[in-house]
Amino acid sequence: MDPLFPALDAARGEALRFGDRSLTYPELASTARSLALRLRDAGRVAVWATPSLETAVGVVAALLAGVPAVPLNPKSGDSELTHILRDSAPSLVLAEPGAQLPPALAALDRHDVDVDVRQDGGDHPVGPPGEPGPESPALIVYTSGTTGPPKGAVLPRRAIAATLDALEDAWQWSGDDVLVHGLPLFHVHGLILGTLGPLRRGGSVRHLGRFGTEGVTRELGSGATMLFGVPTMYHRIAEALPDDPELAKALAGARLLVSGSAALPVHDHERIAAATGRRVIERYGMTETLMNTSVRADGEPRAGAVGVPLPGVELRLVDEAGEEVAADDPEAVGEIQVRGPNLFTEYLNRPDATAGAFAPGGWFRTGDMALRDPDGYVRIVGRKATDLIKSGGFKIGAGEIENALLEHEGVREAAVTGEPDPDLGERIVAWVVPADADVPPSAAELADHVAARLAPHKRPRVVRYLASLPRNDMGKIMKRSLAGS
Ligand code: MCA
Ligand code: AMP
Repeated sequence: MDPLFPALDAARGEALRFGDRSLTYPELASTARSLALRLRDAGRVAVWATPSLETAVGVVAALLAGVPAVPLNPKSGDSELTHILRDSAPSLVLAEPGAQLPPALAALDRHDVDVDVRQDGGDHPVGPPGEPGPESPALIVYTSGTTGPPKGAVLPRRAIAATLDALEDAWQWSGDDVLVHGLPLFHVHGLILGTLGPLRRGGSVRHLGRFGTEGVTRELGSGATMLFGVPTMYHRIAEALPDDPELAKALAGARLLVSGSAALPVHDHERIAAATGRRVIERYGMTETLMNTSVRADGEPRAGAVGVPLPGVELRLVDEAGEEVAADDPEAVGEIQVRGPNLFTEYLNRPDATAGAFAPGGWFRTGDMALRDPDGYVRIVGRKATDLIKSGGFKIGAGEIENALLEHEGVREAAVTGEPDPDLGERIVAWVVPADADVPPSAAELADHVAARLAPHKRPRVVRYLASLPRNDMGKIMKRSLAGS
């Protein structure tokens, strides 16, 4: 297949910047190729995905070597890490020198990524010969389902190339663009769009390390042209704008402000537009499908809408009976199903789940419910599964949190729901029947318990104690009636 990073040899300017550390294209080519040569026979590699140059170089090196990379959330707790390592069976873990790795990784060979191995004069070492075919796996990204532990979505090189090239078209994304963001590097948004995206175009990315409005002001005020963020980040921007004229000026000067991973509330959209004269555009994607739709750079931004299907993506809305709803009926709600070169190949080791994810004809069932404006703009109005929660842009399964809570000795029964939150979109609520009603475990204790097993972003933000959970005649917990408890 054509190289994933055709600009690697041609571009000369800055490729990556994390804080005060950066790499030019010749430096990136040199360090990533040296590492790629050593990874050639590695099988699968895990990447301890801190927001760092080392993570970016490690992933690029794995892609150049043609070995699938498994990005790991460096805040993952024990059970989540153990599950991912058992499922994906990497041969080694790439990490930044000095990073403390948890005991769950002790059995793996550790390989420190050295970004200082450079050659002078832009004379790149020769990397491994050729790149593998378009269907070969590039990344395995773990994503939560309604029940059980996260599944590994196998993303082939073809999907990454297709989605980034579709966005090049939709956003007029070029090598002149300088992207700023503070997204984590173990998910599609921050890693594929936010890191591999600029590198495929020959442009650059400046990562904030940690999201903050000061960093956004600084970077957009000094040459950055695009901002990517989840709605929580735009909400925090909207909150800061009334007292921060420099932030408003910086946003006003950007070429493109893009939001994704969850719905951007209309209120935040309007507040940002009023303060900056600029409208945020939304795009809609999923770990399994990469990007499906977007408002185009040359299109009309519209609050509450995620734009039109990207080039190459077929999209339809399907009703309960499995019938496609009429494209010209603006009232007709249906499940979004998509088809195209942007799709994943399979869930690793889960043929059952893979088969269940597709409707006849190769259509991927997203589980998102939407309707369409008369001109084709897609509006997401909900989600089929109540057991999936989007909090801060992270997808979190109620089942995995319930299982973790049930491992706490002070918990007899547990149910988890999401409820609206102005900052996070949804916050995780745990409904708990304590083992001993006189000494229930505290909310902080349960939050720490979940954070240590799964990940901090999966911790319940609210705990509500009940004497029993509402159940139907079949014994199934009636989550909808919990909300009114
Ligand atoms: C708090 N902390 C704890 C605990 N309580 N740690 C351990 N145990 C506890 N009990 C720590 C947290 O780890 C964190 O540390 C800090 O306290 C604050 O936590 P929190 O309030 O949860 O985080 P936040 O600062 O409010 O985070 C908001 C955020 C974050 C920055 C917007 O939610 C975020 O990065 N979201 C991005 C999600 C994303 O990229 N999704 C894309 C999925 P510390 O501060 O040190 O971190 S891909 C996708 O959806 C598709 C493809 C798409 O369309 O994009
Ligand atoms: P993930 O599994 O973390 O990749 O999350 C994918 C899900 O995020 C999608 O199925 C949608 O529910 C949601 N999502 C992503 N982008 C948007 C958006 N712009 N508006 C609304 N929901 C979104």
